[in-house]
Amino acid sequence: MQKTLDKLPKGSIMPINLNREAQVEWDKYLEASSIDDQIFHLERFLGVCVKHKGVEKHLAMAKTKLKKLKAQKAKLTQSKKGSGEKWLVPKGEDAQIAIIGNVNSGKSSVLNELARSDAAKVGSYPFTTVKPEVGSTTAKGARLQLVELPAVVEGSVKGEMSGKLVLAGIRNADCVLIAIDLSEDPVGQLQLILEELKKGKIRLNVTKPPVSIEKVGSGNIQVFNDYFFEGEGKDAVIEILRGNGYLNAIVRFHAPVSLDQFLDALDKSISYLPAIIIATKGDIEGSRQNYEKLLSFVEESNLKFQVIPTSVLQKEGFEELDEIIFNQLGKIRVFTRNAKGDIAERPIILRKGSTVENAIEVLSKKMLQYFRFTRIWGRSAKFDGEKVGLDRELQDGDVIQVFA
Ligand SMILES: Nc1nc2c(ncn2[C@@H]2O[C@H](COP(=O)(O)OP(=O)(O)OP(=O)(O)O)[C@@H](O)[C@H]2O)c(=O)[nH]1
Ligand SMILES: [Mg+2]
Repeated sequence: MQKTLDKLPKGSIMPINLNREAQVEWDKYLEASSIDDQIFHLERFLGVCVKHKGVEKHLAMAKTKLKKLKAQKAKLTQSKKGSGEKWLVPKGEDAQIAIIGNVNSGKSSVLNELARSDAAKVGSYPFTTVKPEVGSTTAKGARLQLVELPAVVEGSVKGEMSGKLVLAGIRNADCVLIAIDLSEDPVGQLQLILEELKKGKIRLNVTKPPVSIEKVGSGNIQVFNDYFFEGEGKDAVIEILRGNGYLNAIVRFHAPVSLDQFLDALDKSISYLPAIIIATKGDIEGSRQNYEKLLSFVEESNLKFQVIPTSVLQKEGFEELDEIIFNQLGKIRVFTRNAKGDIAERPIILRKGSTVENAIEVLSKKMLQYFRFTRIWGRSAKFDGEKVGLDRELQDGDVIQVFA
């Protein structure tokens, strides 16, 4: 009890008329034992609390507490890190999301809006952010770590404005948000970013080429399947592989590919990442035309980016963004249910296509040995509480109860 009271800011008044969601988050904050969990629930509390006169004081206190906790956390992280600067933010959540863009494109503003915070410095001058800024948010239970990286500029790939570190930061992420400023030429901005990233061996929203190349001990180069890149045959494949130092290899084409894709398949250091474009400053005059220009360019160039128009000033475009980002990750959330019927608040995060077996592996490998069956609720269940085996494929939002 004393511990709980210690968490209340001095002079705090217990809120009496909070909305239900806010009360739940507040209670969880009081119960939380780690700084991370306290920050997490306080942020959630501030995000869901319905504002009215009766809670104003309490909200202000919660904000102050949150600031203090964040400062405490920053100090702790700093002392753990030592004096050396760390550019690669260690992955501490279910997925890491990089926020990138040209200078002044609104990256910090997007980070703050998503993290429901004002921790990242926003400035009308260029290069306000010179080191990664970190925040976090949740998408129906999945925790997303947000990392704003300093601007991508012409020459990033050559190291301009810490460009090499920026590119390494992008490669470290699971998903990329590209902030495109709608008050400026949107196509030029996107082209510059894609160009630098391409040279930096990062491909966005491009699936890995469907070619497997396996080096073997002997047998020359063997090419299977009838799919070769446009207009070329087996000989060209063998020639390119020889030119790249392959003597003996087995090559399998799982679908037709272009020459560029084939060359990408040879390079194991290329990163393939999902990405979304966040079109920023949608409140500024002329932004509508620029938004349409951007959409046409994306469509005509067959770039497969979802474009989300936003305005920080008008608080538009952010309501569903957490969920849109999660969907782009190619992952699913699976919740466990205990013997009492309580459903865990934090889901297990699995790759799309995972089965009950994959979920149990994450929970406890030992459980697999003693597995009897699982009951399942949600989209993969034919009916609520269906009894299934290890090979049932799971879908986002499923609930499982494992009997072992
Ligand atoms: N009108 C309007 N201005 C915005 C919006 N979002 C950001 N800005 C302004 O754009 C400028 C740059 O915003 P930041 O969020 O600092 O941009 P950034 O990309 O992080 O900038 P650097 O870190 O310097 O590269 C600031 O003056 C913001 O106030 C928006 O939605 N509408
Ligand atoms: Mg910034």
